[in-house]
Amino acid sequence: ATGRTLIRELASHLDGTVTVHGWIDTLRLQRRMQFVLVRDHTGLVQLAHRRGGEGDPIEAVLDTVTVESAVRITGKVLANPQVRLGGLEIVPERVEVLAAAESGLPIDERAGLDQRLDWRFLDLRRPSRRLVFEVQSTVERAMRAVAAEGGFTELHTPKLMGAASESGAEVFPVEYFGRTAYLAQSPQFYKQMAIAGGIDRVFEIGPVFRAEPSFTSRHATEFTGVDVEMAWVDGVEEVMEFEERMLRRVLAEVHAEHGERIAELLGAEVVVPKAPFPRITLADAMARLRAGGWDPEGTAVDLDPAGERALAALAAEESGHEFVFVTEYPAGVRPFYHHRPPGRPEVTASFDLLWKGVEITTGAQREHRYEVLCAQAREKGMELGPLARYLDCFRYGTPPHGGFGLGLARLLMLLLGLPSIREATFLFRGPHRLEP
Ligand code: AMO
Repeated sequence: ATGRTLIRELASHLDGTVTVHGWIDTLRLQRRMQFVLVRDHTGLVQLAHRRGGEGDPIEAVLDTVTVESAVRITGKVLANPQVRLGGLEIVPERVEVLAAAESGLPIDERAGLDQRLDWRFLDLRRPSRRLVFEVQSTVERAMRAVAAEGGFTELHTPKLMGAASESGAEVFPVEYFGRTAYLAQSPQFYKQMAIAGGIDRVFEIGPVFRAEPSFTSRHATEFTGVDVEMAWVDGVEEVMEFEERMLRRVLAEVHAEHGERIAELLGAEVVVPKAPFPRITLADAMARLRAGGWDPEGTAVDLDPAGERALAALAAEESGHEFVFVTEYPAGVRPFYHHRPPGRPEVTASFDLLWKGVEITTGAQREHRYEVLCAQAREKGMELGPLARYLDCFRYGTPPHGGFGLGLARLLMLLLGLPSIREATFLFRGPHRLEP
């Protein structure tokens, strides 16, 4: 046979001759028989070779091949009820080592996370690690489908900027032809600019950079952001409803495509949430948590991680829901571009979405009136000069609009029950990790 047969398709080639491409997974070399497990991205199969003695080229190769070598095997597929892997095995007729692995792998099952990330490509050869990115692919596909149905246009905004896009402190400067550029902390300004440009609804899945010296399980210095912005909204509720629709679709598709393997390989259950998700104002949430014994340090104006977990527990108890929208954050803890509801300058028309007690999204209706926007920036002590290009977008008739930003790795971490976004990122970037 020429071509390539995937291991998961072997059952349909019973008694036929196939060629399998994969890696040596396990060697069990016995006195009479050589048993070798070969792995490709779809599964494992056993090779069974009876030693032929001197002059048997297959015997010689299998005696010397190392684990994780890349091989090509041609042989006959035979039923063998004693074999646990699908009740079949391959009797090899030809074994080629395409690239030998050095002996003594740098990581094994006991390796810690840092070692694993140092050798990420070897770590990814385990099916449970790769499943994360198969799921990520489904997540993005579902998001794009919902966005397309909702009339969204997908954009790619610049990641090199002349001024910081969110707060100034968390920005990476880059030497740029004799001046300083900054890596984008968010597509925030550009997605709003697109709205000003008459693109009715925009979304982007792209890199976001944060110079945060954080070492928590939920922070990276570079991550993939999912950003949404919608024109002509009546209020922030419309934005929240769109996010509900998107997440329900994402989880339904992940459940249908990967639910069983997620349970089997990662022990996590994918629950498709009902709409609407519960909603609570930040003030109500804090009052209820305080009454329940939550006691943050200092004069808290926002939820700390312990408060977020406690609120999730409360919402789960009352509504059986894993998600909760927290709304109406005080103006003091939100960016200047958040809209404030009429007559209530102390709060913003904004929300965070918590899932299983972790923030996965920040969103808001934006302030679309130039004068008000300038006043809110000034109130925050910001200089208008560096913001001029952004503020210009509001001088010529920009519709009311709102949107949100979602961290893809956080979503995956919570979806798959992973302990950290390091495991939900192909190649993690943190303060101490720029390699590989
Ligand atoms: P925010 O700063 O809350 O909002 O970011 C949006 C979402 O991005 C994720 N996130 C992170 N993920 C990994 N590592 C980090 N260091 C990190 N920081 C944030 C979180 C978060 O909810 N412009 C606004 C969004 C908007 O209003 O549209 C913004 O950037 O999941």
